[in-house]
This record gives sequence, C-alpha cells and structure tokens, in this order.
Amino acid sequence: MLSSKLLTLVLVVRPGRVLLGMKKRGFGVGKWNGFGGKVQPGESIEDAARRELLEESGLTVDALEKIGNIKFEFVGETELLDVHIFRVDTYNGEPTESDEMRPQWFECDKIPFSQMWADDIMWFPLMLQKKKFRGYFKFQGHDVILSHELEEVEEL
Ligand code: 8OG
Repeated sequence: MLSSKLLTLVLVVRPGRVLLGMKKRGFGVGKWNGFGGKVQPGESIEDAARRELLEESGLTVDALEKIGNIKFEFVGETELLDVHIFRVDTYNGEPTESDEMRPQWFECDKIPFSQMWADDIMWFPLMLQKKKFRGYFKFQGHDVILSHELEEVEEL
C-alpha cells in the first residue's frame, strides 16, 4: 500500500507575472518551481506553506488561497506525494535568494516549462486563471508522465 507525504507549493502572482525559484539543491534541483516543502508534524498545511515561502523567498503573506491539490506517484516508490497548492496575489517583502531557491519573475507568456516539472504545463493555466483543480500524476523517474488525471473543481 502507498503511504502519503504532505507537501505545500505556493505560487506568487502579480498582474501578468509569476515568481518562480530555481531550486538549488535536493528534490527537483535545477527546475524552476513555486516555493514549498514538507509539512512538519503538528503544523497545519497553511502554516507550512507560509513558513516555506518565507524561508525560501523572504516573502510574508496575509492571505493564501488554496487553488489545487495534486497527488504524485513515482513508479517503484511506496510514498505518494500529496501536494497542496496555494496562490498568493499580495505579499510583503522583496524576493530574496535563499540556500534553496533563486527567485525570478517571469512574464506569464514566458514561463520556462521546459525547465519545470513535466506536469506544470498542464495545470499552470488553471492556476493563472484562478481556477481550482485536483490532479493525479504517475511518473516514471522524474521526467516521464505515464498517466494522469486533472479536473477543475468548485471546492478543494
Ligand atoms: O522539501 P522539498 O523541496 O523536497 O519539497 C518539494 C517541493 O516540490 C514541494 O514544494 C512540492 C513540489 N513539487 C513536487 N512535485 C512537483 C511537481 O510535479 N510540480 C511542481 N511544480 N512542484 C512539485 O513535489
């Protein structure tokens, strides 16, 4: 049976632009991504999202909107990643490089999907349109999607 691990992912959006970070180490190294990581024991998912956003980008936020939930299976691994995705439109502070991430703004029509997780190109358009979604992706290694489901939902 598959166990699952809770993770967060925060996308910071300004009109026409999205903030991504180049992952400098660990899981997903070399890919542009939002900010996030593992939920710690005793921590709420939203608190974990705020903490990781601050640690990795230097930004603080008032309101986080939950916009997606995607579960990832990696063939041969027993742990499912249960990623809770938030969108942020208002923040405090200036994006600052951390040990883990180098932040950079991208125009929404120049998002570097070829240097991102392969699933992102499928759900970023929904996220940018503020549509909520649920998904399931089955990966072979870190680059190949064997199967997936993705649906827009009213509520998460
Ligand atoms: O703590 P760690 O860096 O290992 O957390 C992994 C981060 O990567 C976390 O924010 C969730 C995120 N993430 C995945 N899979 C995918 C994916 O397929 N696409 C994107 N955009 N992010 C992902 O774990």
